[in-house]
Amino acid sequence: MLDNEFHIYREAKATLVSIVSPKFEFHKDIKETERSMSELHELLRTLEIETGSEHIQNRKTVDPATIIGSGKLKEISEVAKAEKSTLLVFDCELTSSQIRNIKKISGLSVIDRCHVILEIFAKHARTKEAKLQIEISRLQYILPRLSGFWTHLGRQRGGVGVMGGEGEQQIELDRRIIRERIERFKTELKNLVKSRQEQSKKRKNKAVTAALVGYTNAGKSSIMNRLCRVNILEENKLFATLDSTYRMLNPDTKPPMILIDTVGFISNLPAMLVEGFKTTLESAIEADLLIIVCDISDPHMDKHLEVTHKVLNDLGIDEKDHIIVFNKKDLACDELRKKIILRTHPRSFLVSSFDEEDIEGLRKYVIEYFLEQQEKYDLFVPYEKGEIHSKVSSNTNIITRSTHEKGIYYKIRVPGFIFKNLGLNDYILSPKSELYQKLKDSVLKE
Ligand SMILES: Nc1nc2c(ncn2[C@@H]2O[C@H](COP(=O)(O)OP(=O)(O)OP(=O)(O)O)[C@@H](O)[C@H]2O)c(=O)[nH]1
Ligand SMILES: [Mg+2]
Repeated sequence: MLDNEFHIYREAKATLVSIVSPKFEFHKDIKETERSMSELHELLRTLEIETGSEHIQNRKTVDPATIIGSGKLKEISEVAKAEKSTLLVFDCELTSSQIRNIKKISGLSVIDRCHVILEIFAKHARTKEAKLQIEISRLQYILPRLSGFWTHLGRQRGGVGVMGGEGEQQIELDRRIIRERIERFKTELKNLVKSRQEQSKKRKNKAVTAALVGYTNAGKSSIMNRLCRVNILEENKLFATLDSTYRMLNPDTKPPMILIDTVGFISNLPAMLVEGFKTTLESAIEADLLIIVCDISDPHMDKHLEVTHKVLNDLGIDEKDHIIVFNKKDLACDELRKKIILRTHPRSFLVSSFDEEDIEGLRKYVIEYFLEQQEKYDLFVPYEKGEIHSKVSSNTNIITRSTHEKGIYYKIRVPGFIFKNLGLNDYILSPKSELYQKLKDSVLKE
């Protein structure tokens, strides 16, 4: 039913519309409106939709029927038609009646920012979980706007320009089908999430994790690829990554270190998508360390960081241990600005994901960070305990190893919870023992 009508035609050309009004969230001043507008431009570019002119109206209040005044709307429609646009894209959320009213006055197809983002998400979703999440969000978006879409559908379905009884009936039927679909997808999603959570629980006791989070297009996947020497889709597109991807950062350390790449954030993200993506971002919630990635070359870097912190706050993880990686240093040329930014953000790094040395430095830092979190233990294992020796060497990080008359002394680093599971308590070297005293001035000092 709605699938075809909902998707934006690729060959469409779009004219962009926005507003500055003190009464309107995210559009309170011209700077914010322009920033958001250039982002909308990028979103449409990601969808490969050609854009025409941009129009911003300054208003004290928002017109409840058409957002901007109807006079201005007519004016914009003329420009749009003259430049051969078939689509008006509003950089804000539109209600069903607003879509209907704007369509009627302009004679053009009308969509909002939310619709554009949903379309990108739908296009980029790869895993079954991401696909289901998008589909649910998309249907939830369509549901209250059905009548808005219907005038357009009506025409397609046989020229019913004005909605009559047939239209109402059709809408009611569509509503029912959509509600049923949402319920079915939600159940499917619940099962998928459950099995992923079980997997991540298993991983929890076997690995430590760092999650790359941050604004869309900041370079998270690029950093992940270079750090883990793998190949995850990295593109100059918004929301290239939609599902969490796990990769081994360092298989040599015990436990192994895993890096997680996550979906990017964006300002003014539709509420239903924030909700939908909470489950995808669960991997960030569970991570031991957050690596916030930020594009230092973007003039709106501060806004990107603000949005990132807000999303982390919404997820309840803004207090989690984190570092900030300022990426794309090759594109930012103001040296003084770079220095100031690094100084104002503690535990921050300046990198280019294309620079091998930078990536190596970051890699070492993250590995050392995890090792530093681990407990240190002094062990003495008699030679005859072969199984214990192999437990130590395959499950812990050995800092020092020295052989003695009756066995081997190990200084190891390992997370407390793993040490407990290994059953090595009996081999802890007591500070009162003769060997401990002998080693005190040499190896133990480290
Ligand atoms: N010049 C430059 N470009 C970079 C750098 N790092 C990444 N890029 C480019 O930035 C674009 C986005 O990179 P991604 O790694 O896909 O960004 P992302 O944060 O994963 O984006 P989403 O998945 O959309 O959230 C790609 O075209 C990369 O090639 C860098 O250090 N310098
Ligand atoms: Mg990505």
